Amino acid sequence: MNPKKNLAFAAVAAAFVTLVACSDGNSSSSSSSSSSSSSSSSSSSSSGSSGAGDVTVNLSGTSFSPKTVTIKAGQSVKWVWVSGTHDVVSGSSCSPDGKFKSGSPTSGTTFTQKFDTAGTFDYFCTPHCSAGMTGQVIVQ
Ligand SMILES: [Cu+2]
Repeated sequence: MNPKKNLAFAAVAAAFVTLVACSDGNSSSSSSSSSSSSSSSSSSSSSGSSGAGDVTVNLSGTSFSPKTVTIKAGQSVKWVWVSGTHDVVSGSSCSPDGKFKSGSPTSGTTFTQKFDTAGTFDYFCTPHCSAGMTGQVIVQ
């Protein structure tokens, strides 16, 4: 046997052991820092399990978006106050017809109205109707 070969082998083995020990230390120290599981837990509130086929209308600025929505009888429209102070009042030409109303103008809320009969339903926002904040629900 060649003693030089044995020496070389021992050196390689020692280096290997050192490498393993090193990487072990690195991996164990970094594995404990990545355990934040629930960063976004609010995903189920926006478009989760309300009624099937509900249509959402956003209120912001001086407009409803989309301005016109088409649904089937039995479905609901959900208005979402994105920003600003608004209300949702049924009627055309800025005059209420008493079919539905969200309440006093407010902000940061939602209003859902179910439509059981076919027809065209105009509505508007009282504070901004003169600025053109009107909408329409077409029920088929
Ligand atoms: Cu408004």
